Amino acid sequence: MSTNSTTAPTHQNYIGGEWRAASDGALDAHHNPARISEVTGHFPRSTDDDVRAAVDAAEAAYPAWRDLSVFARAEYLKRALALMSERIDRVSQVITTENGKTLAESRGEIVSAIKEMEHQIHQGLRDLGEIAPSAQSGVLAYQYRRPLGVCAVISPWNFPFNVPGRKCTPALIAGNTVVLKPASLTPNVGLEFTRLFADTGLPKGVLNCITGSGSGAGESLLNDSRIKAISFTGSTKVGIHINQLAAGRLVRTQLELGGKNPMVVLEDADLDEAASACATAAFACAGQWCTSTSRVIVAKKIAGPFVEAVLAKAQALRLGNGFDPATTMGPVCGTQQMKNILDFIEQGKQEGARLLTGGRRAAGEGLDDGCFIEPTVFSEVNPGMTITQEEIFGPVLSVFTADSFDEAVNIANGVRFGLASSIYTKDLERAMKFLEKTEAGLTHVNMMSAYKEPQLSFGGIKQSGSGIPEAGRTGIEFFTEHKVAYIKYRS
Ligand code: TAP
Repeated sequence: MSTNSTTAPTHQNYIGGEWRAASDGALDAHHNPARISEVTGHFPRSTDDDVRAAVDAAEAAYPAWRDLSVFARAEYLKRALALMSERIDRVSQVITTENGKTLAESRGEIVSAIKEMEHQIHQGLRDLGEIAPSAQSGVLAYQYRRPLGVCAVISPWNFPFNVPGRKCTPALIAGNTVVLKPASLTPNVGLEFTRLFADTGLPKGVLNCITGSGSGAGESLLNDSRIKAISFTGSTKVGIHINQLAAGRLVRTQLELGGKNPMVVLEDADLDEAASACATAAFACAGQWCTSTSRVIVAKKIAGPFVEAVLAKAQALRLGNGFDPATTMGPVCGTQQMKNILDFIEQGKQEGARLLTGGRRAAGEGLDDGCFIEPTVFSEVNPGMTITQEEIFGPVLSVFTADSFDEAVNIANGVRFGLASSIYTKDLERAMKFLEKTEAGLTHVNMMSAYKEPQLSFGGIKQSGSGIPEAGRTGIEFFTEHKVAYIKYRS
């Protein structure tokens, strides 16, 4: 998979059913986060012309795709799912090469994408309208959903396969055509995702994929007046910018944004279970899940043994290349991401938080050339600190203690984000109270913050999300508009 700059493969965009270089031939090199001196590939730095060509292709393909029966559209998508299962080894290697997560995590990402996509296909086959009784006799009244046209999907690098899967599938099954722009840190995953559809014989132009920077190709795509919907997953900062840009044209947006997810552990919790869930949700994928637990708020009485158990699990993690089966935590995704996380850690120390473990770039055999950060735990963190308020998006956990349930809930809610939250307790009444009070789109009781199932919607509140959430029944809702019909068939 990996090689040096001169021998690394050159990749192409997928536009209108053809693999094409950027119109001016410009390329960007991608580096392996586990060995940054190694170039994994060269990718088109798409120009405005390339973006226009992708939207042209999607626009031209739209009428025929829309007019196919939903069953015919589903057949293409089911074939793409079958190819995903066949190619799971190869595609998980591409994810690990570009993102750094372990091969097991990459496989898990594909397996979960397949489940989510299956669900969206079934949803598309059964959930497109309803007949309502009319107030008048001889009138048939009904409403149904119809597609929008050309949709843009802008995806992040942390779940570079799963996110396109759960966005493109509802868009396509509903009859839209799509231009996908993957993150610059994971361009080949976006192209491999697209290839799975291309290899089903999907009609030309139905799904297009262009690589390049967000501020260049991404922004150019969103500024094309033919784009009817923007599904964006990424940081809150970019999400707000995209919302402003879309508002000027009344283009609908689905924004899945950052998180600062709390876990509350009450004194009656099963300590082992809570500590395991906390360590997994904080450090899996090197803390780069949008639903990672980054703040744990523990009842003072049990804070000592709970923190000890979490520290033991953090220190037992084995850092290394995601291709090594012994590795339990891979690198973070790229040098800029590593710098951002180390800067936050430094700021935490300067603002007075106490470092309990980690806090440095990891060194040693197999690590020196990679973006490895030690699993990090801070205590004595207070609500005003930068590490409390900002999404670090790395393997960094902050521990708070609380004297009461109400204090724990206040700390949990004291940030601008509201993606996921969890509570560990055996007290049903307090669990239910937490569900009422916690400000998060997804809440878990005695389960970690990253758990989700495809049949339910997925999205945050506050500054973690806006627009109709993805997945579940709302996945297709975002990519369709309502049409209401009244037909008088008898006078
Ligand atoms: P961002 O930097 O926001 O980038 C996300 C995507 O937007 C990338 O494809 C990026 O391209 C593109 N982009 C950047 N600026 C753009 C612009 N001006 N116009 C159009 N596109 C633009 O986020 P990221 O670092 O890739 O992802 C991490 C973030 O995603 C975290 O905040 C995480 O919490 C969030 N996330 C949220 C969820 C949910 S469901 N809430 C799920 C996964 C991730 P480039 O890569 O070329 O910059």
